[in-house]
Amino acid sequence: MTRIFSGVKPTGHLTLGNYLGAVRRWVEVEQHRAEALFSVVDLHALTVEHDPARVRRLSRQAATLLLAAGLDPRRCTLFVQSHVDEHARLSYLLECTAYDGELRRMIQYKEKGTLARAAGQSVRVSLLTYPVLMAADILAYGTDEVPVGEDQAQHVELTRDLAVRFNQRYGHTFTVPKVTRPAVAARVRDLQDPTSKMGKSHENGAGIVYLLDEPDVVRRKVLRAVTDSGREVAYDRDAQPGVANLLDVLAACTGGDPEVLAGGYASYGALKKDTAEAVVELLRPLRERHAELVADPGYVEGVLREGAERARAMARPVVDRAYRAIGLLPAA
Ligand code: AQP
Repeated sequence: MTRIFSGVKPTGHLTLGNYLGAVRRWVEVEQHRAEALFSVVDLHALTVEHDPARVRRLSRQAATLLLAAGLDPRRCTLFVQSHVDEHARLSYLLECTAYDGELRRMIQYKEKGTLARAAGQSVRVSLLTYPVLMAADILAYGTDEVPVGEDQAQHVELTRDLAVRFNQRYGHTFTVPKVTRPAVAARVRDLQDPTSKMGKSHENGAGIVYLLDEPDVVRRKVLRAVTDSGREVAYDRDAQPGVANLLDVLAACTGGDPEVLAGGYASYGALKKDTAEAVVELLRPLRERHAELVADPGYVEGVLREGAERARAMARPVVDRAYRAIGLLPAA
């Protein structure tokens, strides 16, 4: 059976973008078709300025939301990355396989490094090296496929390069994974800035729908979405990015086609109203289930404990093999 690995970073509250772009597919497709591992990748949340208590809180919340969204611990393995030591163990070996030049070329390093420097912050070494940790996340499990968005594709290419290089030098150790780009995954844009993606760690939350926003907050955010100067509702990503984003969201919520949906609206107001209601209805069961799970923290902890045990059992032999292959003396 194909093995897949995907993760979500606890750098902020999960957004409608995370749900429509990734989590919904994990729930509806991936956990049924593959041996799937889903992780709250908390080590990745430490590459930029962070508040320890907040990361802890967001990690628990993310795991709870993934369960609320429908990940089923009988069908997939859900765990917190830092609960499985193999990620950090393997990451070091891969740092000894990677070159600094290839890490400095990573677009996310350039972008986030520039932002941090502009804000007068120092850039953590981990911002440079986290793609190697991501490679360890993937390779530790003998992952066959990594379903990712466009922005992560470069990191999976690096993972492939590292796996091939390690295998050539030290003998076959790692499965070389394939990137898959889920065709139907929606790319949700910020409602206040439809030229950039809806990202959970953006400072201004006015354009971001969080999965746990109250219905009235969702309505307000969608109704205040930036639209374009024209009046006609048309699906044109370049000329009318704000309207196209609303149509994409409405289509993703209702299962329609954005171009066809556009024909049914004579005003931006009506489109916003329907989009707001569609999002509220989409998120309603998720919020309700989340509230139930929050009332039963023992259940969530149990799922994460068992998930980490399962993950450890899968990763340990692979990482031990890599330790031997690279020349480290096994403990007696
Ligand atoms: N706006 C989005 N539209 C579609 N998909 C999205 N994803 C994130 N934002 C959107 C997908 O969600 C999965 C988990 O994302 P992540 O936690 O690894 O973080 P990210 O991709 O870096 O997303 P964020 O929310 O923008 O985090 P920050 O702001 O911290 O960088 C991924 O599959 C991602 O493609």
